[in-house]
Amino acid sequence: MDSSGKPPSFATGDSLRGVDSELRLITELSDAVRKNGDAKAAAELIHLRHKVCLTGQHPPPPEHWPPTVSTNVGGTEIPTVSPGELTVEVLKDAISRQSCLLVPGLMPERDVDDIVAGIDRALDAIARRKAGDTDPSLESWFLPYVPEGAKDAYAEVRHWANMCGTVFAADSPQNFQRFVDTCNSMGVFDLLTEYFGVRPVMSVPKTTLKRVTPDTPIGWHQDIRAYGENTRALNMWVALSPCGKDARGLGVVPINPGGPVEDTPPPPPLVPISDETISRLAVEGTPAHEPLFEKGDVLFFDTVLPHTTQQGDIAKFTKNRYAMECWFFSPTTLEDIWLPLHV
Ligand SMILES: O=C(O)CCC(=O)C(=O)O
Repeated sequence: MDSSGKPPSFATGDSLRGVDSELRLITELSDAVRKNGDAKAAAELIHLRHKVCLTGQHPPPPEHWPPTVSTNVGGTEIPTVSPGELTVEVLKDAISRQSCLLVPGLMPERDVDDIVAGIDRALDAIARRKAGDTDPSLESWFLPYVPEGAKDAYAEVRHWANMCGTVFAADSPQNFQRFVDTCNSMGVFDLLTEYFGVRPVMSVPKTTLKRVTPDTPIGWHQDIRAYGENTRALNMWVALSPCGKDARGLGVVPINPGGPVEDTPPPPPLVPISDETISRLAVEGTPAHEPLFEKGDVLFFDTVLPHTTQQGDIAKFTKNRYAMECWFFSPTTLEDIWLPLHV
């Protein structure tokens, strides 16, 4: 209770308690990054965002989960709405029935272009560092994030991801701030705060910038296998260039199976689903889809959606694809190993 006797409102990040100075500093440093691309401020922001999460000052999530707003049965096509039709009710409805919602053109073209340019700069910085370039200006675009006083638990994953053209957004401080600003101007944080019932957090290894080449590894999976059954999460996957035809897009089975579609969990970190299971889902009425995405198209999906980087013979794909994977989490349901970030 506050001094007025009212229970505290936990709807937004601003209502976190005990971290006022950190939250103020986040606002100030974000301004510095926006105004003059301050590289030190951008890097410090990532540390602060994680520090705020580690205080555990998170509001409790709603008791009832997952949110359900309709008893309609799901279809077999990917549910799709225009940006103007996107509301939290529409999102909850689509996720509860089919685990996904496609919103073509949700991310404005100018933001897409900025992020694509940022991905190229990040990958270029990685290549130059690897070649021995010690220019400090590269750190704006690639500076591996390791929490203060901790060991680099993601060194191997990062190495493997970078080899595949993927960068953790938090390892690219300028890109991270750019993306946070884009989410804010798109109204994504407000939408997802309503969706989760609490302000969501992001995660260091699960917010990634990608330049996917035709020879990238592929495999059907559900993220519930990685996070566990009690983690409340939603991915905002953004196509930053056209894909699905000349460049690998995504394969998805638009179904909400309510949990893992296979009984035996594979050993971590692998989270694959066999092709036989995908064929079974098709026979049962929900075939896989390989949508044609245009730049700025957003696919929201939850942890039980079976999905894969688009499969098919490498000869079919002649172009790279730019994209973002951005998982949002209900803070108290995410383990600290995922390095949560306050946004
Ligand atoms: O971008 C891709 O190809 C894979 C995306 C994915 O697996 C995810 O966002 O969870």
